[in-house]
Amino acid sequence: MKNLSLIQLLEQVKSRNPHEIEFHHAVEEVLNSLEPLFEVEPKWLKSGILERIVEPERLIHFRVSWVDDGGVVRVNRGFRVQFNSALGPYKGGLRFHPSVRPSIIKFLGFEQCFKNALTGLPMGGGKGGSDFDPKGKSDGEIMRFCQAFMSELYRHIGSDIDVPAGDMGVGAREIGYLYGMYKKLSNVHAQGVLTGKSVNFGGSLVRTQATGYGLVYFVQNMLKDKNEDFKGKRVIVSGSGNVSIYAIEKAQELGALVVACSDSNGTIVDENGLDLALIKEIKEVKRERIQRYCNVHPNAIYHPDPKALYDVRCDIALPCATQGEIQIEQAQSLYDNGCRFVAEGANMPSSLKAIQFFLDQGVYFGPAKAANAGGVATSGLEMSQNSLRLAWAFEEVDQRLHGIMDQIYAQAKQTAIVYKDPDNLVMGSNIASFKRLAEAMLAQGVL
Ligand code: NDP
Ligand code: 2IT
Repeated sequence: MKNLSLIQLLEQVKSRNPHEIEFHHAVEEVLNSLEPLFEVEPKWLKSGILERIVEPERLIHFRVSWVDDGGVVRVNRGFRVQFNSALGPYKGGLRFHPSVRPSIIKFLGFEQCFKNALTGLPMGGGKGGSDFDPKGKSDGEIMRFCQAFMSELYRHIGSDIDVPAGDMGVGAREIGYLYGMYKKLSNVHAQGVLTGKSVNFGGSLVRTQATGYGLVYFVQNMLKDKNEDFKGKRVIVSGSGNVSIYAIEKAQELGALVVACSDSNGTIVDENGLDLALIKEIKEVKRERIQRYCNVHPNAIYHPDPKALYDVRCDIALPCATQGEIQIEQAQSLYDNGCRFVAEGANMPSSLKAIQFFLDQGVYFGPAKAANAGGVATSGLEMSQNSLRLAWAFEEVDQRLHGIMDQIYAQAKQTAIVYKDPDNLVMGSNIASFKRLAEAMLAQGVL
């Protein structure tokens, strides 16, 4: 970065938010790629737009007390960041994971503002969660925790205020418990208050598949630009959760050979192509470790290291697990093993150095804000259906999702071309989303 005001702003963000390295990373990536915009259109540096955009409108931090199966009182921390409401009600997921702290919630909330802007739907940016660890908890414990969490959160959310959804550790089961408690406390069946609900009470078809399918639709666009497609491509996918499973499903449907995936304990490699029905049974139904895959398929290899995934030979890598999984070592290893396309299903899986490496080496790179926006876009479609009191068919939602992903790709690509770095989709998506968000903020005055 050369622009003095951008350098000063980044320093200010770092000193105001000490030790919050994930948040610093997210801000640095955006400021860095906005530089070419400010060179030609310095008007965007006015009205304190940038100073306001890096500061959340509100950060709520609360105690969550609950009782475990042994009768012991447990205390966790709950958070909700309401980052930016210029484009619509705050919108973004809830994460239950022991690593959750303000830096994680703020980086996710900051990214969400730009991601939601790219979808073209009327959604502001927010994010929340808890340091609660769902691993090893009984169903009763999960329910009591969700109820305790909602007993504070409910006063801060609403269909026209703030609409949470799932993220790591929060799927349809948790959203069901959260929704039930919201309904009981508010005495209102306001279905638009949460997305990712079961289809029985206002959920949308395709929401479960949306982030993974959307990611693959985005990569289809990347491949098409290089006159290629998924057929016969070797693909690796990190994680084996919601995003990973449906990315694998759609990639396989399009003819790819998906050879490896992982969980937080290790990596499985199956040269015959992954058995997705088995992965769904292990991870979605039984909630067990991915290592069990090898009990059924002894030909598959298990490495007790999640990072071993990035040493597997592939054409396309889809990081779909968590932040920071691709450091420069993993980026180098992917490149050395023939990988030419990387697209982020997870939020911020690649370090700034890894991203720069991909851009420098000509590895075509799809950044998270654009590539994984299918989940929140389909949440937006769930909100529309709730407002209409209608439920669209699977094919209709899927087609809309596909159309939104194509349009996100087109915006990122065209913007990258205008700012003279045509394969830099990081810059393209950051500039395109910033303009939409900043325009709305300018129109609404200084708030
Ligand atoms: P899930 O909780 O369903 O799954 C997370 C998966 O990642 C699990 O398989 C988990 O393994 C694995 N994992 C966690 N840490 C590591 C690690 N260090 N190395 C390898 N694997 C790891 O979460 P989601 O699929 O919903 O979310 C995954 C990512 O996608 C997150 O970054 C999230 O923010 C992002 N995202 C999610 C969206 C959604 O709609 N759900 C939308 C857009 C982005 P284990 O079982 O061992 O915990
Ligand atoms: O990171 C994300 O975009 C999500 N976890 C989905 C958020 C949503 O509101 O559906």
